[in-house]
Order: sequence, then C-alpha cells, then structure tokens
Amino acid sequence: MADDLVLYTNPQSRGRIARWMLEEIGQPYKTEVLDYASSMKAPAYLAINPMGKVPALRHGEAVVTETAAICAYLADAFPQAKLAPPPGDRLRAPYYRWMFFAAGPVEAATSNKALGFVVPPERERMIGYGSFAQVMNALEAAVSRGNYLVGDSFTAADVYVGSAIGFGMMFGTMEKRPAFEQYWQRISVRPAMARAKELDDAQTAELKKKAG
Ligand SMILES: N[C@@H](CCC(=O)N[C@@H](CS)C(=O)NCC(=O)O)C(=O)O
Repeated sequence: MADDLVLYTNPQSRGRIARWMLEEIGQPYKTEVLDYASSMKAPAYLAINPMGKVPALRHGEAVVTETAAICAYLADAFPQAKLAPPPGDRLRAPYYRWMFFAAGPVEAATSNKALGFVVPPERERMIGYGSFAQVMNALEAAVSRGNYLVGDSFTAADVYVGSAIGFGMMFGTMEKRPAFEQYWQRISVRPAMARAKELDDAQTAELKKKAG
C-alpha cells in the first residue's frame, strides 16, 4: 500500500536502533528479517540497498538506508510524535550536530578502535574525528548538558546517539564513563525501547531455533 512502512532488518544488527525509532513513532509497520549469509546479498534486497546491509526502511515508494537517516526521516515524516525540532527551529542545530557527529566521527572512531587502529598524532588534523579521546570528550560534554541532547525533550538524536553509546558500552567499543552510563540509564527506560527489545529478542530466539 502507498503508505506502508517496512523495516528490513536482522535482530542482531543496527536494525535494533531503527526498530526502537519505529516503536517511538507508534505507526504500524511490517518487518522483513534478512539473513546475513543469504537474503541480505540476494538481488531482491540489493535492489533496495545495494550495500547489502541492514537496516533499510521502505515507506510506500520511498527507500531510506543508513540508520541515522532512517531515524531522522521517521521523525520528520511523523511530526506528531514530536521526535525532532521543526525545520527552521534553532534547536535543529544541536539536533543535526549530534546526529551527524554520531554517524560520522563516533562511528569511525569506535570502529577503528575495535580494529585496533590508532590515528598517528601527526595525522589527527586530516582525520575527520581527530582522535578517539577527542570524540569521547565531545560526546561526554554533549550528554552532560541536560537530560537530553537537544533542548529539554527526547528526540530521534537520543535514539541514535544513545544507541551508539549504549551498544558501544555493551560491546566494549565505547568507554564506560559515568556520564555515558547515566545518560544511557535515563533514555533506555523508554517503553518504546522495551517493546523494540522484546520484539528483536523474540526474533533472535526464533532464528536460533531455525538454525538448530
Ligand atoms: N552505515 C550503515 C551500517 C549498516 C551495517 O553495517 N549493518 C550491518 C549489521 S549491523 C550489516 O548489515 N552487515 C552485513 C554485511 O555487511 O554483510 C548504517 O548505519 O545503517
């Protein structure tokens, strides 16, 4: 149907972030679970995301990939959920700032850390994230400003940046600074987060059962 929302995902992936965002939005959506070894690289899915990666979101005819873009798209497509400052509002500045900061510098710094790659100090100027320590310090200041990243209400930036922090601490790619732990505790109590987790955990169990 014209306005159908479909989430292409795997329950053990960044798709968990997109699902959390969908649960925050509160609109009905369908889920298509893809398998890492097969359907994610099959022509039918490559036509949706040529990267062969999840998550992806279809909204009618529109397709959006990249988890941060999915969160931002949903917040704008469903403004009644009040998960983004309206276009033109000055709060769009911190909203964009932290969303892009997490999708760029944070993602690159934590991935490189996981691979054991350290930027040589003399090359920090040309690397967009500078150093891992600089990224962590900037992020710590951002989450220490108030309860949320943007103004005084929860937004899609908290879903995306918060997930980077929460999952990062869980997988050991993010430092467990007290400010990160306190921020994660504040935002991970959202009922939408609990619903998303329950759905993804159930799907994980189902996949494991199928695999034997
Ligand atoms: N930049 C993408 C990254 C997506 C990504 O790497 N997804 C992983 C799972 S978390 C994946 O689909 N990997 C499968 C593969 O590359 O074969 C985003 O933010 O959505």
